[in-house]
Amino acid sequence: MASHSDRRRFLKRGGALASFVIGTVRSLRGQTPAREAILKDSLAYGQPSPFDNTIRRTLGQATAISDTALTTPLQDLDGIITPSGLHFLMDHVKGVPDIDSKQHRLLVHGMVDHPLIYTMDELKRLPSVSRIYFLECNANNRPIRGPNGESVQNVHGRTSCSEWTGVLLSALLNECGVQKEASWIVAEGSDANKYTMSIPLAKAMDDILVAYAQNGEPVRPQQGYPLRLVVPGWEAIRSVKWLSRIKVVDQPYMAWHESGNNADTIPNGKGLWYRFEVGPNSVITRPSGGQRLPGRGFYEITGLAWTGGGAVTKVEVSVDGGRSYKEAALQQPVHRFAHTRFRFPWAWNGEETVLQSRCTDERGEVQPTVAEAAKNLGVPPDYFYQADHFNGVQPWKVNRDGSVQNALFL
Ligand SMILES: Nc1nc2c(c(=O)[nH]1)N[C@H]1C(S)=C(S)[C@@H](COP(=O)(O)O)O[C@H]1N2
Ligand SMILES: [Mo]
Repeated sequence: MASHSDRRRFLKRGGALASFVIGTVRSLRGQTPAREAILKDSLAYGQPSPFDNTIRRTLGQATAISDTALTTPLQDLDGIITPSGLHFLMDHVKGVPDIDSKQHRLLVHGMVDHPLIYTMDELKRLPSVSRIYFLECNANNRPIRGPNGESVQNVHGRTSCSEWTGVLLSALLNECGVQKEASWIVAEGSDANKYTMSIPLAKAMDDILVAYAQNGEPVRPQQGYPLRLVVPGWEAIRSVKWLSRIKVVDQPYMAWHESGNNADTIPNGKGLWYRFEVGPNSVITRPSGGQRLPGRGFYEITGLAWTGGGAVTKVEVSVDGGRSYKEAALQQPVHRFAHTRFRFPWAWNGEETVLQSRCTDERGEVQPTVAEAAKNLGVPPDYFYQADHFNGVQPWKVNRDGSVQNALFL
């Protein structure tokens, strides 16, 4: 039997609900028709509290003048899922195409026995899978000097994590019958400039998703509506949005968009060709650059870790600038190729210090510091100011007044 206090709590909650409904009905009355339409619409598709309207993507630094870039406000988010409206955005050149899903088609052809054209309805009749995967731009985590380098959103906000639903690409390829000489696929989007990427067939047959849903609803237009590739653990440049064509081939095509991304030249002349996997990475999202601790005492240090190597197995946090590390708690379950939330209790004594985190993945690979990354590559640390594919440790300095700043190149 419910106790007295349970019942009271129930009555209170019932009362709160009733006044919410009455308040809503009242707020719809006495409005102009236009305002009433807006209010009704915001009820039909819920909106965040107006008190939280500061949680927004901000325009990031585009890699080229023609790119559009929006970054995820990692400092404002909890758990591991990025709300769809806050997913980062990277568009090369031509912007988001307007696609009617009823008209959309996916063509699978090339070195296959039976080329096929799929409508969206046909794809949705096939066995579906849902998986939680991060997408990270190869240009994320770029140490930026000056005010733009001061927040985790600006430096690391080109990574997001969603539950993606769709069909396995292997199911489509098997239906079409891949010929035995084939070794690559070329995936094409229907943006105006036909964004195109080459992907090894082995990965395509392994775990790539052809996704039509993101966090339970259709993929957002900016993320590739109605259909996108999701290539788990690999740099997001391969996850072709607005997917309309897959050609099975026997060599990489080095298409226009991939040539720039694959042919990095580094000062010592070594080229980095066809890099795919994201290295082990992590960042403390709170406290982070631009925030201010109100005073000494207890704080939970929290952040995200991720890796193209599969599962994150360990995150260590240092509260003394890397001199010593202790293991953080990982939010369970840990999903492979997904953001992994870590949490670490900390008491600030009011002194200046540096906070940083370090990720280890299931292959035993450890996230390097900028000095270690520079040594591994044989380049000066400054190289990482403009480099892609950076996964170095991110230090945040806590000053005596509680202000937090990017300490990577202080
Ligand atoms: N068709 C198409 N696919 C694309 C791109 C694009 O410009 N066009 N940008 C790529 C890049 S560089 C990245 S980082 C990811 C970004 O995905 P998002 O915008 O959904 O975050 O999509 C990739 N897929
Ligand atoms: Mo990207």
